[in-house]
Amino acid sequence: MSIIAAENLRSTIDNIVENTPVTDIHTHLYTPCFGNLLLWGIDELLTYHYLVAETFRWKNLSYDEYWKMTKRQQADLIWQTLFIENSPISEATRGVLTVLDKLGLDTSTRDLAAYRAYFDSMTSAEYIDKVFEVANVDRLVMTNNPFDPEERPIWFDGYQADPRFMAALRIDNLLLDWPNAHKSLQEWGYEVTVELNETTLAEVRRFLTEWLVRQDALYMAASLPPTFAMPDNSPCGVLIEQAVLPVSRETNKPFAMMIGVKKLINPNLKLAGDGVGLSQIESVEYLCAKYPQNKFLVTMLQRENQHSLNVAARKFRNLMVFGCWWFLNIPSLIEEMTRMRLELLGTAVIPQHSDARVLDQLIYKWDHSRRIIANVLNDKYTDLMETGWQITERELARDIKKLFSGNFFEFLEKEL
Ligand code: HDL
Ligand code: ZN
Repeated sequence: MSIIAAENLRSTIDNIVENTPVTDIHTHLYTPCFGNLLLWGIDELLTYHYLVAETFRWKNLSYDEYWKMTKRQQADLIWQTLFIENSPISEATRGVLTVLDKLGLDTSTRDLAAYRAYFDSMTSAEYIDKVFEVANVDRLVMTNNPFDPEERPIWFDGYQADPRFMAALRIDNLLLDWPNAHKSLQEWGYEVTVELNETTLAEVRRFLTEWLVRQDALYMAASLPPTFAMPDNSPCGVLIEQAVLPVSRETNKPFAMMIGVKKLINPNLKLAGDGVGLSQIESVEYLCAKYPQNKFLVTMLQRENQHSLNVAARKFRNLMVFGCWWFLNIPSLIEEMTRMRLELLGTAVIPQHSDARVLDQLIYKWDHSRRIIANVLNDKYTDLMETGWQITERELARDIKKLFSGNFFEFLEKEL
């Protein structure tokens, strides 16, 4: 492939970014065999918990009044409040309109009934194909929690693999609610006690290993509070060091830590009620340094944690930084974080994940992020070319493929 001329750089970047498929490494999406756990369509888009929180900023109705409404009534209220009575310029409201627009629907009509009719005309299987194509996502990773009473039985009866949907073993309950989690393990036939003695720890390792196999999971994951501190003699700390990390090493599967969420600072908002706090990078540094044979995927929720996380990634090749998570997934911070990461780590990062809870969101979350990543890449490669360095289309395509999928799979396969 040819050397890129400066005047063609932007168009070449846009073309490659647009046409390079993404592997979305963290979502809350499910294959259809999980039934109603797979959310899609306009009413699910409108009642996404980000929009619920934004609606309550305008409305004085009681939380109970809202939660008693039907899904359609909730969607009508959110549409009226955030799209009609106020302009939908927030990232989450804009995203709904990006989805409609990319699907070929006319947002200028503001015809919610017509949008509903469009979604009603499709089956979930048809729509999955459509969304993967429009979003140019070719694979995604689910969040699969063995402690979820709705999801768990399907893994024993009814699970149907789909190569586009890969699994991740989610273990928040185990790490953060051991008093209850150990009772579940007992019910499931694991010889555990609340005391974390060697028998119990061996049985927890068996539980993790069996679920990694059952799900064919790519990694283990947990969201952790800002107070997460290692080393720690709490059940969380002991379970991580003496159960999760040994299994992670034996299976060569990373442990993904998503750090900084303050659960339910407003419980009335349910899923929308979580907040963010400043976390300790020292906990990440401790684990990466003490366990060089373990691989850690890490994303942190507070903006102020980003620089130290990137510096830590410069020190530890077993640490892979990923995504602009949750409250960071807004254009101003995606831009800031991507720029900082490329300047500190080059292309050795996973710049984004969608965290999509509604299938349709793949369309907007990746459209919006691709635009920003392309802008930053254009600046960085312009700086590069101004030194006289020449770059070919093949090299640029190589770099962008690594950002969008290659770094993830290479990290999964890496043996340390
Ligand atoms: O814990 C997580 O995986 C978070 O992403 C939460 O699911 C959060 O509610 C979310 O949806 N963020 O986008
Ligand atoms: Zn998530």
